[in-house]
Amino acid sequence: MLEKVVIANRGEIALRILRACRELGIRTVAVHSTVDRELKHVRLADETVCIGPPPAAESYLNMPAIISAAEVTDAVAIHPGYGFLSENADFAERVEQSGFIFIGPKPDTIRLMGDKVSAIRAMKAAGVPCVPGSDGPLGDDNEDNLRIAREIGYPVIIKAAGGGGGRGMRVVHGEAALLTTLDLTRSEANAAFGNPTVYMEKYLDHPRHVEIQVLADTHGNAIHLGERDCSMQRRHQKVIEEAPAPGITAQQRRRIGQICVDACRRIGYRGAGTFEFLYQDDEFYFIEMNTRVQVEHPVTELITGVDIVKEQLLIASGQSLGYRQDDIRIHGHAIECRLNAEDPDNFAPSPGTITQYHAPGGPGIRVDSHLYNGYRVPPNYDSMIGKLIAHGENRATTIARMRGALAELVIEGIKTNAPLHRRILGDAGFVAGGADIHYLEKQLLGYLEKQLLGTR
Ligand code: MV4
Repeated sequence: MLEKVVIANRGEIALRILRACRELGIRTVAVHSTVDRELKHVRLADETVCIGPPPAAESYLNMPAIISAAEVTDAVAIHPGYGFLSENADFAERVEQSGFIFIGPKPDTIRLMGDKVSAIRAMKAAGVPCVPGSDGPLGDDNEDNLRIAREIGYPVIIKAAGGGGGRGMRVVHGEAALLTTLDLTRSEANAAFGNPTVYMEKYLDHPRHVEIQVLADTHGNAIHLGERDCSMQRRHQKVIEEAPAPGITAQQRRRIGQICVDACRRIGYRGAGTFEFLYQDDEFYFIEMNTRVQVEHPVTELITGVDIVKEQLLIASGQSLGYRQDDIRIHGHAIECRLNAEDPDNFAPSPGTITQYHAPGGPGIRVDSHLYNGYRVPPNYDSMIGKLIAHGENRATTIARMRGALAELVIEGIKTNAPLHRRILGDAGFVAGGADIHYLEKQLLGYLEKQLLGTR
């Protein structure tokens, strides 16, 4: 087993990783910025190293500082969590070159999936269904590009190879706008990602976001843990996630899950990963792969009983997966509400001191949060302050438990999006299940802009 792990993250996921390490008898090193000395996991860690000032660029994104922390503490591995350096192939490479274990896939796999064109090409070759599209980068020939769009059929979407997660994409509704939009997306992509490469796909106008969780060890074993539905989102930020996805049958799950598992074996995938699909009119279309543990991993943990972070640590230590596919069963339903320190009316960040905190509890309630009375939410990072996760025998019970948890929850001193969650959990469209990716913005938030994608 790994003897000592550096937790290269902050907040709730750092605490989550610390708890998994503690359970496995792994010693922990918390690296933190100067504003994060009072974080809960920093207080609980075996050792702590301050790695820089509050701006993430000088602390949680500071590769030499993090690797030095591993060196001075004699750690053997680095867990990057999500965000920050978690999907940075150069970081993973530098960690390994310095003699440490990067808890995640091989650097080359991260690089392959970081470029969306190469990710789609690899997945298509591995038999994963993709969105009809340009099958590679678009060239400079206008006639070629007009022909490709005509063959796909309008509307089409132009996406940046260096983008992902909703950045660097534009919808084109007809031939008249294609070439100018292509140019615009290209120059924006070059400015934002230093890469002008763009590709084209058929634009799906009412998909759901359904993703498959996988685990793969270094001995050729891979399994899937079913799917999550992450369609409840605003401006590409997930608000509520659930598992299983409403309406997906056991047969659909088995089929798409097996396709993902086969693809993992084919590309030599290692660790935890997520295949992101758009799901529309009963079909799955691969769009991206995430090579990290995700914020929403707890809903999968609750319905499968598999501790995903523990499995990441075991895989990194060279152990074989503790489960075969036949061991995995789906038990009931789980829903996660992301709690953000933000004004529920205008979504503006709301940092400050927590003057009162009462976490909900009871059957089927899990709270993944680093909050405590007196904790000060700094203004320097993402506004997520925790996650409320409910589990029950079915979706109706789970919704009832989540409503109870939201009613019990007390967070004072800052504004939070808890009122928004209370509204959603009472909304008929959400309760019915299966809402698409536009539902929250259109139905609940009165999204008025004519364009659903593009300039932000
Ligand atoms: C799409 C799409 C429709 N058609 N691709 C946005 C995030 C990035 N991961 C891919 N995204 C989309 N790609 C095709 N061919 C619609 C979106 C999209 C979206 C996807 C998932 C979750 C939320 C979304 C919100 C707006 C647009």
